[in-house]
Amino acid sequence: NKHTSAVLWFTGLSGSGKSTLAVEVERELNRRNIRTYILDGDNIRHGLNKGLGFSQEDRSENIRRIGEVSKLFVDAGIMTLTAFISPYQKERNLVRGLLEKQEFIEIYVKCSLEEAEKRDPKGLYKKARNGEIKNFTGLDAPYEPPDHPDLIVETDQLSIKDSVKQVIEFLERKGYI
Ligand code: GGZ
Repeated sequence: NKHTSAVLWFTGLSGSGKSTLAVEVERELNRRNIRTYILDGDNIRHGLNKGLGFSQEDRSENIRRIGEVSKLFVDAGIMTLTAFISPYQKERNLVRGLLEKQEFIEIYVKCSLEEAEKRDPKGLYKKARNGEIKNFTGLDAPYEPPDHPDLIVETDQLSIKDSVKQVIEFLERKGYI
């Protein structure tokens, strides 16, 4: 099962479905015997990036380091999936620049703020509305939608199954898998 390794860079609001999509796409890739690794808040913000918060500077440094780590995984031949808000186009471009052209796939996990806030799986929007959390993306911190994403997945319009299908079909169409 030959593949061209790359990073599937999922970007979108909190609650947009980045992690869910990464996990389900990973499952489908593994089914095809493709080795994968998911980088997300659980294994990065609690470890390598412990100590970074949510100011503009800290988010930029968070994404820069994740970009460098992604590069190592891709160099190791692994399909790498990242699930971070990554709100700034500038930092996403910086990561793109670290990798070979075909190695960075920017996937906009598009979901309206209304829908993301309605889902509120961790109750964070509620806390942000109460003022318990400051600088919350979409409320009092910015989210810059990708200028030229490689793929847009509208999770507020599609089922999870169809969202996964869009990503897999993209990878097939472009010859990654
Ligand atoms: C946004 C926050 C914040 C603030 C904590 N703003 O839905 P989650 O919980 O699991 O995902 C969010 C995660 C965002 O971390 P990232 O590393 O993806 O952000 S960035 O790319 O901007 O560096 C949310 C939680 O952390 N969280 N405080 N203020 N999300």
